[in-house]
Amino acid sequence: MLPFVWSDDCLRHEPVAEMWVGVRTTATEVPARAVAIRKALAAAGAREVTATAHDDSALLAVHDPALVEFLRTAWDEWSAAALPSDRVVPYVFARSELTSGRTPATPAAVWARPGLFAYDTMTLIGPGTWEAARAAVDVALTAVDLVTGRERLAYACCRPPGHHVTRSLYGGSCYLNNTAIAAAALHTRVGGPVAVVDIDAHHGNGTQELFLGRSDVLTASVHVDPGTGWFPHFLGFAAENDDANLNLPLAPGTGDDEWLAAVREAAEFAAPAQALVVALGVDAAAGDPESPLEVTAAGYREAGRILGGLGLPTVVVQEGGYDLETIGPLVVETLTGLATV
Ligand code: SP5
Ligand code: ZN
Repeated sequence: MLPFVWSDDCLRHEPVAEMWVGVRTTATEVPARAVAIRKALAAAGAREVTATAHDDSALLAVHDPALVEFLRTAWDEWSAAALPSDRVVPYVFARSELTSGRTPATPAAVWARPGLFAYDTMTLIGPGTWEAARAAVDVALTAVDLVTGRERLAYACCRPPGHHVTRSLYGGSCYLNNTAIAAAALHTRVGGPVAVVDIDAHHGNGTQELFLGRSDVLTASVHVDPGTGWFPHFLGFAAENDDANLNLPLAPGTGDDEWLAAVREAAEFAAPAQALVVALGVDAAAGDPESPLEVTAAGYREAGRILGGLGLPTVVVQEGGYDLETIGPLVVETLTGLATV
């Protein structure tokens, strides 16, 4: 029976809204996503494992302590300042060119501080955001514990997602990079090369940047071509490929055949590794409100089979997927494929 790792605390983040092109739009990365996945997994007979607390060592192996401290304190500081917004929103950005690469000052104004760590205006912080993001790290690390123990496969029901976060910058509805933290922890435990295969509809830019130049952590990402106008816009191109990083950008409208060919290529790239992290976004599915890819449920099941066929110890970390009707079944399809082999 497939183990899936869960924490109630992952429900505590309620972004409510995203600031997009200057307007407040309704958030799609909502707690109901995780609830829907849990319901579908329970119905499919998976075994729920409650996440256990892990200290900050694996987290700090990946992220800048200053980002972690900011996220830990941002809501308390913001609410104490009695600002007119009910969520932490950046207003001015400490771009490195602004200070010619020198370290920017830590602003005295609470409302200027998010600009040290945020790279977009969509990823808001409120009460419970830190608790949920930190719980998602425990969920991912508990899945790593399972896979370095008796299990060949474990699923981490992480929320909020993480693959857009770099060492010190958060964005893309993500706060801490659960996938990268799992990969780094897995690498330490297995003592050999590990691979991340990211099949979320969006490029795993944070994970790519975190492992840049590291030949012992292979990163592959199958996603909608950012050059056609999709997030993360600035990254995710084939030109970024090297011996340890593979981007496979796909045209909007891409369906199962071409998407699965890319997943196969990513799997071949990951094959030399001794353990695998699958960054599972099901937002590439047709009907998802956040992406123009047209993958079917059968496509996700086949992607699971392809990745499971590598025969590696595998941690599956939840990333995106925003259609509340289909998110649960799509996760179950993928895990069923992964468990088939
Ligand atoms: C983890 C993940 O899938 N992150 C994807 C974030 C991409 N969000 C881009 C949103 C672009 C603007 N959306 C407008 C609709 C706002 N509700
Ligand atoms: Zn996504």
